[in-house]
Amino acid sequence: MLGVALSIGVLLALAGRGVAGTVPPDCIINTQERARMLGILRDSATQSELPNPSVLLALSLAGDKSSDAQQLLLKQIKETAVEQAKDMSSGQVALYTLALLSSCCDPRHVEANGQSVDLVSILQEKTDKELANMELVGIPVSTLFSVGLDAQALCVVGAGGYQNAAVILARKLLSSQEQLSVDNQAMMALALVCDYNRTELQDVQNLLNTTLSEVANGFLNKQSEEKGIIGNIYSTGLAMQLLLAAGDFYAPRVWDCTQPVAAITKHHLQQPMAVAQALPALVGRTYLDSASLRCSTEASTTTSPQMDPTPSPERTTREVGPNITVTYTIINHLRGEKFNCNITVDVPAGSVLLDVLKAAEKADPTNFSFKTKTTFWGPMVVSIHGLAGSEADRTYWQFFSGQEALDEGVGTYKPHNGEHIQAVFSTY
Ligand code: B12
Repeated sequence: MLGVALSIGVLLALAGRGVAGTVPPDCIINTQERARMLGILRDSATQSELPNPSVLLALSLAGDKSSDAQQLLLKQIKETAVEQAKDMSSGQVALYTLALLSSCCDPRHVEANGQSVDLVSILQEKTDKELANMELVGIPVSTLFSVGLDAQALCVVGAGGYQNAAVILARKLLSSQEQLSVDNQAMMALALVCDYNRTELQDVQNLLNTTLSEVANGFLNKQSEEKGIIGNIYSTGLAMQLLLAAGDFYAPRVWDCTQPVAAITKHHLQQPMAVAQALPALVGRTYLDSASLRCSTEASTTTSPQMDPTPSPERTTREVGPNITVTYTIINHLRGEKFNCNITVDVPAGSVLLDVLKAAEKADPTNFSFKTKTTFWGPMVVSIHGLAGSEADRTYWQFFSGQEALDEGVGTYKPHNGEHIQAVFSTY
């Protein structure tokens, strides 16, 4: 088991870019903020009903391998893998693969409760379907973000035959860079860095080189235009992973990594999923380092003091105060019978948007009934007024404040007094 991780580690180190040891100290988050973020992840590991592979991956990459929380989560991840991997999306299987690798477990042979599963062959099967769809209709079965994760995981474990994944992702990046979110670009491009280091085909290298240079320079431009933010606060950590791994592709240009580190530190991310995606880059690591971590038991304890997690004010207290008034509109001009309904509700100041939706539903259930599903990012609104989004149809309920799309979900976004929230049935 260890042998697999170690031999992959040697391969990556030989090909290596973005190794944590080479990161300037200014690019590493300060000890206090690191401890706060680890506290949120450990808390989430012990409290979540469904084990979150992104949290395990972040804990392991941040060197928190021996904490009780990490060990508990690892056990749950193995149990869930043997029971459910076949029914997961490709991106989830990829995250499980990276999480297990970073925890020094062989994803080809996961054992729990007397059962075993080969995650890599499941991932290969699912990735083949994603790539076939991309070749056929230009979009994956699930999301480009997931296909980026798939290609990273397959490359990092050394599964053969996945150079075409990199080529397909590179072409997509070159043809639609402007339309792709920073999150998508970062995850797709990270896979290309891994493949670039493994391919000997000159024309593939040229394609990957051009693409990586485009993406990385695009990120550097965004960072300088937006004072350290690349995309938004939630995509900045993922973009940093790419900039850490792809240094050769923007050289001789210099990356001032202190800017995004300062921006993320200042924001004090609270959501476990946001912390899990940001933390790896803030300790100088990328998902591509998953197979190259030291796997001895003593490796991590010295760098990760066990801290009592600092309770997040958002999760423990609710600001009390006067009521605020919020106008809420739901619009469907896309499918079936069109509708446009409006309501104004009062909710206590400090309420999240979900409370507004509940108040609207209570006041007028015929028009404003809605359903949510639980995800690692919190509740996602899947249906309003009886109209449900669909993965097959690529439709969803998109939320706006005025004309501006929200960059948080209903479980965390806090509207202000007089705000006009719109939910618009849209395509993606
Ligand atoms: C693809 C994607 C979507 C797709 C999901 C399509 C699908 N069925 O697969 C669509 C377009 C539907 C979508 C919608 C939204 N998204 Co989105 N999405 C992403 C993206 C780029 C990749 C997710 C993914 O594939 N992960 C990989 C798979 C393997 O993991 P997963 O756990 O199975 O992923 C699922 C969840 O992430 C969920 N999901 C996706 N987005 C969101 C957003 C929220 C708030 C919730 C609760 C769940 C959720 O759908 C994924 C697929 O099932 C992420 C980027 C990121 N950094 O994670 C943003 C991201 C998660 N989304 C974000 C946002 C803000 C939204 C919206 C609120 C935007 C809006 N203004 O309406 C809406 C959700 C509204 C609602 N109805 O509740 C933010 C969340 C930030 C935060 N702090 O909450 C992210 C981080 C992007 C960003 N950098 O701002 N999204």
